[in-house]
Amino acid sequence: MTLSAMASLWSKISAILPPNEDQFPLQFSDKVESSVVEMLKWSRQQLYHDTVSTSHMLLAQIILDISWERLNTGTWRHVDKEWRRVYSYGCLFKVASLCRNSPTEDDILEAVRTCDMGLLMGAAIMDNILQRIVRILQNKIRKAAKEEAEDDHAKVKRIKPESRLFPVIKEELAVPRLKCPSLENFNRNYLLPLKPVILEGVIDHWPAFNKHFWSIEYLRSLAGCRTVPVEVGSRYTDEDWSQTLLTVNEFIDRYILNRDGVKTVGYLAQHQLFDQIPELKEDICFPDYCCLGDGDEDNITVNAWFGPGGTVSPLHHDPQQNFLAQVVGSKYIRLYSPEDTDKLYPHQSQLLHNTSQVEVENPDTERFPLFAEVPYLECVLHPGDVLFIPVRHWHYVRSLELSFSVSFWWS
Ligand SMILES: O=C(O)CCC(=O)C(=O)O
Repeated sequence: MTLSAMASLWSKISAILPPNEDQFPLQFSDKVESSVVEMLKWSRQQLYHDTVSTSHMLLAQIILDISWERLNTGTWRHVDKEWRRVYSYGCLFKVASLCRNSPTEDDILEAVRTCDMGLLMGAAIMDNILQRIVRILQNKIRKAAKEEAEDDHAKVKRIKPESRLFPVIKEELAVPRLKCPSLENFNRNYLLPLKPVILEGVIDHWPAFNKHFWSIEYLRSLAGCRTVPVEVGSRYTDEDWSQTLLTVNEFIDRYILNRDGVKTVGYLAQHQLFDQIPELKEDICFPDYCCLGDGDEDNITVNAWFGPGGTVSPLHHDPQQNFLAQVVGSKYIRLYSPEDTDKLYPHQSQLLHNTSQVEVENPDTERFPLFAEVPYLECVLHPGDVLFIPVRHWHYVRSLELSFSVSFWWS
């Protein structure tokens, strides 16, 4: 990147900062010690007065270290939002210090990572300034990412084709399918009696199928350098299952393209992806049928599920209605009624009480003898299908190939 490009980067970032120190908000409750507030004020002062100073970075890092410790003390639920705001300010000051004086490409990548950490762990500050800055940074590096994506095009072609051995679904067990039912029909026959159904033809207009066909290359170009939480392990009930932070590029390279040496399965399954990368949200729309619920769109939780073939979500249930929309690849899904909960052997612990102990496709019949007699429905969900999973219905999901789905939890 040229020097003038770097200089324009800082001018774009400073254009969205408040014009002067007095207008830069720094209000905290007394939960935050005055010594920390002093450090924040000092950082703010440096931002507007010192152009070259190595102490910028040092101070930002101290703010980050102190708030990080608070973020990691006790349970996440009990972390005070004020400390999450302090963390976001630390990220903002670090980003400013990285981008201010002739940043290298590595500095810019580090700035993107820092924004993502703030977006994931911090709380929104200054009209979500980290989100606005990350957009500017991404536009700068998008060109490089595009070239990389073109390179990877060749790689994608080299991915070993996953065997497409789809389970055969017996007709009497198949989830019924309906093409674009009216709201009234869906409400009367499926929503009110809480019956699963696959809706066809209701998301074909999504830009994800037309304008920006979701592919590995597209994800790389849109969000390759973004840091996101990833689940590692074939199922969340396994002992070696864990969560980690990776860039989207690292996730794709490690868990999708070069899987030869990688035994574990990685799953990018998360609630925040669409908030973190709003451009991705522009490629999808809320299914119209959500209007039959009580809440408005702000109350709908949109989740992303992106992973290679073989990723399994163990049999579990959720406290809301769900539309699981399949965008890329196919998934095998089994559904059990909440009436049969006792025969599905939920875990005893509070944390996993919504999850069955049974491995659905390989059940231990001695430990779980009643499981075999429980009736179920099943299906293979293909791109364009939307599965209605009624509230508290048990569902088991295995991706049959590289897959990207979006679920909408609504009430
Ligand atoms: O697709 C998956 O692996 C799981 C989906 C799921 O459990 C959900 O949407 O609630």
